[in-house]
Amino acid sequence: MSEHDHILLKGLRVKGFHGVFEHERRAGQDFLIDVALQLDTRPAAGTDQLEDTVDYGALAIGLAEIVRGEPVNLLETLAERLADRCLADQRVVQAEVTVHKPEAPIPEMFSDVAVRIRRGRAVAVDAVLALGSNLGDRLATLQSAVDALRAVVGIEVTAVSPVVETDPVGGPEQPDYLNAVVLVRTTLEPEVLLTRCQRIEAEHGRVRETRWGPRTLDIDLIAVGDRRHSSDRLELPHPRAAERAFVLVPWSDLDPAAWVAGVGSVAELARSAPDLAGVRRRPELVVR
Ligand code: A4P
Ligand code: MG
Repeated sequence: MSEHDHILLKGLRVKGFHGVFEHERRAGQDFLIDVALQLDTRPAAGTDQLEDTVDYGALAIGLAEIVRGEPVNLLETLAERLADRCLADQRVVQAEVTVHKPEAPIPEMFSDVAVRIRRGRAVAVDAVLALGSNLGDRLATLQSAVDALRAVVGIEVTAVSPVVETDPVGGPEQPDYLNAVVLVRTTLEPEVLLTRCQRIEAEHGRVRETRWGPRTLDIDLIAVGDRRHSSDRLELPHPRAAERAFVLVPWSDLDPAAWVAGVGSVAELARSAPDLAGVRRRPELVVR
């Protein structure tokens, strides 16, 4: 694993003009910068070529230009700019930046003051969500849910399946469902994604009374990249998805080549799902 590989640059000393006081902006003072870049060093070790790693000489010059450059009020702002510069190299997975200001205008004896931040590259993965509704204006609810997903920071809706109408599976006597599958790209951690989806359910009047009971809106996480996850809140991949035609049919209509990781082809699983006979395509019902 590369999570233990770092390139460290310590004590880069550069005069800058940052600070909230007029005299700091005029006279300037030394700032000391430490950075720790997390990246995989094996490609460079394999070729022994500088171009296969982050050139710390060039990095130091780039960071120094920022410290010498446009003055800002806060160490926080300066640290953020330096971290952005570190992450501009796509190979850097995470950057820890410490900005020291040992001559800061503090009216007491002190040896150093510093701000340290750690910034990572957000990794986006594809996720599959299954939506269901069997109370109220079902189609309007599905559309509104997709719009709400689009509005979440960290979620990009990439495709929405055709809508199917389905006999209820399990639970008490209840109305038929409309189901659809939504593909998203997300930088959210799976548990955070679940929390966002549950908030959208709640905003659409979801109340949890009986398991598998009727609901205005259900949003299930079917898969998040190839993540395996098991906690009291979240099981990934969804443990029942591979046997439910109300998920598999719209999913394979949208993406005929889709796979349930470690299980099989979505289209094939759909054909053998026990509830297949209860799934009716409704092409006139469209969620955008
Ligand atoms: N949870 C664990 N893993 C997940 C996951 N991957 N995605 C937890 C979403 N939630 C997950 O879910 C119960 C708990 O599961 C949550 O608190 C969550 O933390 P819920 O939505 O509160 O209740 P539920 O939906 O009734 O239970 P469950 O077990 O998720 O049921 P399913 O499997 O979603 O089935 N028939 C048709 N035709 N169409 C449907 O859409 N849906 C269901 C619900 C039953 N029958 C249906 C349909
Ligand atoms: Mg659910």
